[in-house]
Amino acid sequence: MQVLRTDDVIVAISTPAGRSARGILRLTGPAAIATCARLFWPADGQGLAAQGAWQTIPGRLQLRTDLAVPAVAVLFLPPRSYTGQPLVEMHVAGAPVLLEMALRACMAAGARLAEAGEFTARAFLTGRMDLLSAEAVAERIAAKSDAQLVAAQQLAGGALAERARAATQELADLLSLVEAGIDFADEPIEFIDAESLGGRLAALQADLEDLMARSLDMQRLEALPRVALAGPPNAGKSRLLNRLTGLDRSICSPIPGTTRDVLSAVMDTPAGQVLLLDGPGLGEAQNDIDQMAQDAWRDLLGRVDLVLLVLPADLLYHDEIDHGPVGQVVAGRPHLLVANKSDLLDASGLAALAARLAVRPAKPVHMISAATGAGCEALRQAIAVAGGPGNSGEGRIVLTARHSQALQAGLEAIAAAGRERPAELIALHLREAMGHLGQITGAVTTEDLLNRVFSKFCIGK
Ligand SMILES: Nc1nc2c(ncn2[C@@H]2O[C@H](COP(=O)(O)OP(=O)(O)OP(=O)(O)O)[C@@H](O)[C@H]2O)c(=O)[nH]1
Ligand SMILES: [Mg+2]
Repeated sequence: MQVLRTDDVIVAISTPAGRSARGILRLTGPAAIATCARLFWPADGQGLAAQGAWQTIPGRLQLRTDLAVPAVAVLFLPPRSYTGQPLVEMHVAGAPVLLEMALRACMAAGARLAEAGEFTARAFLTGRMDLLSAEAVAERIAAKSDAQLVAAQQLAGGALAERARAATQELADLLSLVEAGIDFADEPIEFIDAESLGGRLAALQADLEDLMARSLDMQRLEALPRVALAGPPNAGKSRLLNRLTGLDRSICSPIPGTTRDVLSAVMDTPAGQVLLLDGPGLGEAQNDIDQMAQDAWRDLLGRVDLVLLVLPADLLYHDEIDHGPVGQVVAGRPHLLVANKSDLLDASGLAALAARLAVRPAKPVHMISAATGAGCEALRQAIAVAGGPGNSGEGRIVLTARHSQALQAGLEAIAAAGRERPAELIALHLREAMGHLGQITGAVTTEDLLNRVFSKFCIGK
């Protein structure tokens, strides 16, 4: 990995592999324009270096001595370029062979093939971007769901960087006080007494612990939020799964106990996709296998993001919700109440049910019919609000695995500093903590750290 070099010119194809209307090559480095000037001929006959930046320059790209193709170049000049260095984009027809030839021509002109993430690494090394924003670029490209995209945006937003920087600053202040104490040990002045040092370390520790507690793991977002359909046998859970996903995934039948294994299907909501899970009806087990299936399902229900408690409207009594075997599963967990089979009730039946439910505290009951689809779109909206992807990240601070490791290590070092008496040892742990926290924003960098961060990128970014 050569990401720490910034003095040469690197090149990469920055459009995805395969055919497309246009393919783009990007070159960056101090001599990027001079390198391109060896193979790109502007149509106006002037040299490339004489062209204006941030505008399209039509011309021809020399692939071989005997072959030139129409192309368009765009020059970006520092500081307003992605990498903070001169950057050239060359747009050609998006044919893989042509792009390969163009890439080789650039290399023959003196450019080196860029490594994964090297463009963004340069943006970081030239001070154009901080490390967290650079990581956000990688996460944004890798995002598989809109939740991850939002999270990547938040990573770049700087909430984490701000907290990490404030903590590092406080550590630096404490360190200078402790070190002054060491330097002037013979003088009768005290720079910081043990009590206020202890207090400030404890406050710092509490602040970072709070940060950890409110943090949301980027990896966790990789999975879609899980929404489970729980309820007694025959409530219509399987038919509802089919209705909400538009698939014919789950077997439904009037025989209770139809579903045994847990099934899942992706469902769209206005806030993004969720994974809808269907499992066995909960209630008195008919036999051992039934019991095992229910136990496994209950276990899983404890770990999903949202439970839809599905009950048959025609048999619904409110104490079933609060005290039934199924009601207990959702106690204290995020859930929505769903009364299915509303089509089986006539107007007076519905009114009677509404009256029965009205004695319950505020939680609304979604009246739906998996058979006719009545109420299902409103339920989809409610799922988006209660358990949808947009919701899970709100007010949270996004961390990647690298950040939580650094935070954890920083916290341990701060705790160790709080336990020490000799000033030299306190200073040692404080410096260690600063090192860990500084890695979050990139204030402290090592080649190893940069390699880890930028190797996650794709080539061309
Ligand atoms: N009228 C009517 N019947 C429904 C509705 N939803 C489901 N049913 C019927 O109720 C019966 C049970 O439906 P399922 O979807 O298999 O019920 P389940 O909750 O998955 O049942 P288990 O897997 O046995 O726990 C089937 O005959 C369905 O066609 C509905 O909204 N209205
Ligand atoms: Mg079922």
